[in-house]
Order: sequence, then structure tokens, then C-alpha cells
Amino acid sequence: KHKFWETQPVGQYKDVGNTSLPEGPIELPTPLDEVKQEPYNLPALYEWVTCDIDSEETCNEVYSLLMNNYVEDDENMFRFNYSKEFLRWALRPPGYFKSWHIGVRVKASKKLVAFITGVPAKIRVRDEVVSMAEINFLCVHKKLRSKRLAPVLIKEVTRRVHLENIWQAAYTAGVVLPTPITTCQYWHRSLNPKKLIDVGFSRLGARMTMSRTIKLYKLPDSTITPGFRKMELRDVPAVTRLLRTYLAQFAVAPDFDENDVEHWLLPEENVVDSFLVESPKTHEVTDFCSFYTLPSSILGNQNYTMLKAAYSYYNVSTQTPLLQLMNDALIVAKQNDYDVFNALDVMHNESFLKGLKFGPGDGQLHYYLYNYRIKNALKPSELGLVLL
Ligand code: YNC
Ligand code: MG
Repeated sequence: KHKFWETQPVGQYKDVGNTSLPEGPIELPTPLDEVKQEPYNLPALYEWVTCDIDSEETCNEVYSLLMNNYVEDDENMFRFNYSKEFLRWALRPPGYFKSWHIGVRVKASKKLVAFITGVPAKIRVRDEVVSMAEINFLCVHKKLRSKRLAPVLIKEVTRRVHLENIWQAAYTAGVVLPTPITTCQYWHRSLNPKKLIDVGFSRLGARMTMSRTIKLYKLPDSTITPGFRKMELRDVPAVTRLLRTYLAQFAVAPDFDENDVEHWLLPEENVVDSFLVESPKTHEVTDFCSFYTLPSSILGNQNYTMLKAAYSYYNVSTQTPLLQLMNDALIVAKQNDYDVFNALDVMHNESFLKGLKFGPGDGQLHYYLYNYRIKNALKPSELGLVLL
């Protein structure tokens, strides 16, 4: 059934429930000089390129490939539209490798037709901190689908990850593959219900009018928690401590140091936003919340072309109830003109979703590890990892 995935070191369906298999790496690393030194073969018309995302021209080409060919919802009404600033942020974390930003071009025209990326990350699985690649932005041009190009891209990124002496990876997908470590659900909180209904993102509830719906989702004009403010550079040490302590409780979570926190959580306009609560009395940082910005193109609507969405990222509550903290996050997202606030049911998110009027989405997000076996699937609430 999975001609490619059956050949890969991932949890296989036949092994589900087999508790005699140990947790941990499925295959041992091979000596680096035994890693294949040449790229995998592509069909003759195509060539490999390393995409220099610093280059304005290359970044534009990647942006356009994804804008026109990346992930859509099941009904093909919306397509992710990652901004160029976002792509640069997502692809250049501390210690990133240019060689992991992989493109495929048509030899004759040089047109970019496929893409896949990795970035390095330390991810803790239970008690082990493992060097991994986070794989993302796998994309094949619509006209080249179903030609088995994806397995070649995956093998090539794997080879280049191995060349850096890294043997594990983490990734998410909307499709079911062998075998998810957990399956999460997206929840959506309307901020601009009229637009969401007009573009077909949501529907007017039974026995609801537009004006009642607008009233239902109305939020205060300003945040409520005393000491709630935007994160700044000087907060990096305190936020790192808060986040490390919090993430320690989950079975799978990133192992962030201060450099990671500066990169992944320091606010960058229209990319990532982070807020914290600084106790007015002690000036301690007690709580933290963050979201990233990922618009979607609205396909074939007369009135609107873009949906502005915020995605819940990492949130930590120690003094402010999580529901109140996230309500403040909704308020700032509304102030900044987001149409919808999305969150997965990971970490402690379930504790605020219903109370803050999030509704369940269709479509699930499956989380995977490459070359690392987990004995039993996790509950979404045991997962402390958000991928972009
Ligand atoms: C997918 N999303 O099952 P089997 S997520 C992984 N992730 O293989 P073909 C996928 N595998 O089942 P197409 C996949 N989608 O026969 C499909 N596959 O074993 C598998 N969509 O290949 C599929 N982006 O080339 C099958 O399919 C084989 O032309 C079929 O191309 C697929 O970024 C795709 O959703 C997704 O652009 C490129 O449909 C194309 O359909 C497309 O005939 C729209 O491929 C955009 C989209 C995916 C977003 C993402 C994470 C990717 C993770 C990849 C796996 C990484 C493994 C770890 C590597 C490093 C290891 C180390 C160390
Ligand atoms: Mg293909």
C-alpha cells in the first residue's frame, strides 16, 4: 500500500501494538563516508538546486511555487500563503544548513517545480534529547503530481541530513502515513465572523443571525491581564526558563536554549508575535503566549483574496489562568486585524478551546518521527511540539 514508506525506517503498521520493540532509533547511524556522496537521480529533464533563501530572486521563486501549489483544505477553497519574511524565518534558525533548502528546476527553463526543506532542532523524546531535522515545505508543482517525485525529494533531504551526522527527523502532514506518533485536530476561533462566513470558511449556525453571530464573537478592545505586554529581547532569559520548565512535562517537545527562543519567539512583524505577563509587583515573567502569522489565499471569491490567520504557538501559564491568557491573545490578534485564530489540541490547549468559543475544524494533522520508534501513540495533550 505504501510502496515508498514501507522501505523507510519509520514505525510500520505491522508493528503497531508490538510492545516488544524498544523505543528509540530504528536504524543505527552509518559511518559518514558510507553516506551516498552524489544526489539521487531525477528524471532527465530536471536538476537539483540548493535554494539560497537570502537571495531576493530565489525567495520570490520559492514563495510563488508554494503560493500556487502548496497545501489546500479538503474542499480546495483555501491555500496556505506563507510570506517571504515567514519563509526566511522558518528556514534560518540557529545552526541551519543551506544544503537542506532543496529545489528541483526544469533544466531547460530553470523554472522551480519542487521543493523540500529541513532545519536542525533538538527534540526531546521522553528522557532523550535527540538532534533532528524538522522537515517542511514539501511541494511538487500541480502539473507534476503522482509521478513519484516526492519519494525522491524525501530521499535527497534524508541524504543531506545524514551528511550532517543527523539521523532522526520530525514532520507533520495532513495525510496518513506509517505511523503517526499522534493525530491532532485544529480548532478555529472566529475574530471576523462576517468575512469568515462570506468566504465559506464558516457557516451561520442553526437559529443564528449574522448580528447575533457578530455579538457572540465580540472581544474587548484591550487586553485584561495587568502586566500583559509584548516580549522584548531583554526577556529572552526569563522566557527560556519559563518555557523549558513548562515543556519538560510533555513526552515530545523541543529542547530550546536562549538562541532558539530569540529566533523562534522574539516578535517579528507579520511572522511571530509573543506576549508575556510581567508581574506588576515583582517584575517576574510569570506567563507567556505566542502565535505565528500564516495567511491563506481564498480561491475564487469575488470580494476577498486573503484570510489573515494567527496560529497558536507556545503558551505557558503559571499565574494567569491559561484561558484568560489566551483571551488576551485573541484580543491582540483582533486588534491586529486577524480574521481567525487557530489552535491545535496539543499541550494544555483543550482547557481553553471550548470556553473561548473555538470550534473544531475538519482535517487532522498527523505528527511523525523518522527513524525513532515510540511504543504507544501519544495523546495530543502529551505533545509539546508545534511545527510551522
Ligand atoms: C507527505 N505530505 O504516501 P507511498 S507536509 C510524506 N509527506 O508514498 P508522488 C508523502 N509523504 O504511500 P505527489 C506526503 N504526501 O506510496 C505524499 N507522500 O509510500 C507520499 N501537495 O509520491 C505518498 N505538501 O510524488 C507516496 O506524490 C508518495 O506528486 C507519492 O507529491 C506529494 O511538508 C506532494 O501537501 C505532497 O505538493 C509533494 O502532493 C504533493 O502527490 C504536493 O507520486 C501539496 O509520497 C502540498 C503538500 C506536504 C506538506 C510536509 C512534511 C513532509 C515530510 C516528508 C517526509 C520527511 C521524512 C524525513 C526526512 C529526513 C530524514 C532524516 C534523517
Ligand atoms: Mg510526483
